Amino acid sequence: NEEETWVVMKTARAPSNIAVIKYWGKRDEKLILPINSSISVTLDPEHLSATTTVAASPAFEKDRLWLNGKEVSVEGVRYKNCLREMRARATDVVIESSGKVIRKEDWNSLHIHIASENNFPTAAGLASSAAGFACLVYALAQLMGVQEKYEGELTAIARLGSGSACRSLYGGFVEWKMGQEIDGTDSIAVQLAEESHWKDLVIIIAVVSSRQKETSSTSGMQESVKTSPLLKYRAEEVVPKRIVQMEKAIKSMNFTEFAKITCADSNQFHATCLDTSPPIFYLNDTSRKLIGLVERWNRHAGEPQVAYTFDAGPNAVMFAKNKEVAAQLLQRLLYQFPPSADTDISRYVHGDQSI
Ligand code: 2P0
Repeated sequence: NEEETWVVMKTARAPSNIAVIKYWGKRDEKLILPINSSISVTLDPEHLSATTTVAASPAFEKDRLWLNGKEVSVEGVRYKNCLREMRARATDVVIESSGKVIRKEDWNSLHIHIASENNFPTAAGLASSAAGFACLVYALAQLMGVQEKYEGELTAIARLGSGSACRSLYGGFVEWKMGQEIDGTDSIAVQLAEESHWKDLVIIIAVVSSRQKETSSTSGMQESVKTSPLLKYRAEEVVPKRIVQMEKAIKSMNFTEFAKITCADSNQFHATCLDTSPPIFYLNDTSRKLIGLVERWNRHAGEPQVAYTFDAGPNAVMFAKNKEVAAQLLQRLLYQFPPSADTDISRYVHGDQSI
């Protein structure tokens, strides 16, 4: 039966993003609504991204999911929510090669197969869920012919997969606005500036450890919301001001301001982790050495040359003011942390960015 044999598929790629004003804590666990807005920089997809293929066929008996080649359950509430919201927005789609029309209502009964791969270690604090869910939602939108009814609608669906994923649907500098609505429709990401906006800025990522982190972000932030008085103060009193300052620093490409706020926000985020009961430790000795290196350098220089930020793991993301500073930074890193004799450095250095 020819009707039963067709398959339609789409592939998309989405990069990871690194927050310079951190998201930590939800006001609604189901809808993934944050207690504060956040701002991030979307990375170059060449180095840190997810690639996802989604396929639909009447021959598929159920929705299935493969992550990095291994089948995992698609029964998790986050996948189910994303798939449900995308199916609800599906439209009539014509398969170009055959002219077959998949009708809007067919999407409710068609099962989807999803295969996603990261080109970097999962769950090491390099925002793999962000790239993954952004990519899934974008690929499904292509497959199902979904058009946004309002700007940012797809980011609100990616948010249901993982909060930080909403920021990965845009390149460049992105703000996730916390929103006010109870249904989360205004908790969306907006682009503050395009990827080409700040050409001098160079991002260097120092992978301190590619091991899975001990405390997941999801449970870590739940504990912080429950137990950290500092987090409440941060969300209400500190972040709203920083969002305004950071937006200004990015738009005017003011590296001094950008660096000061980025470092301060990373440090306050890790302070709220320490203020959680029981305390959460994401940084290790190497992370702290990297902080010391940058702080000393900036103090000697008289104004910031490099900024650092750490997510829910020990890996450092550093921003160099320009290419010359980036070259010096790499030199200093290699001096302070000499690679062992059997390390092939060329594996870690890719053009402007280094992993
Ligand atoms: C961020 N992080 O803004 C912050 C900084 C980690 C530290 O977003 O529960 O994986 O899926 O919404 O998005 C990590 O949290 O958590 C995160 P869920 P998510 O990038």
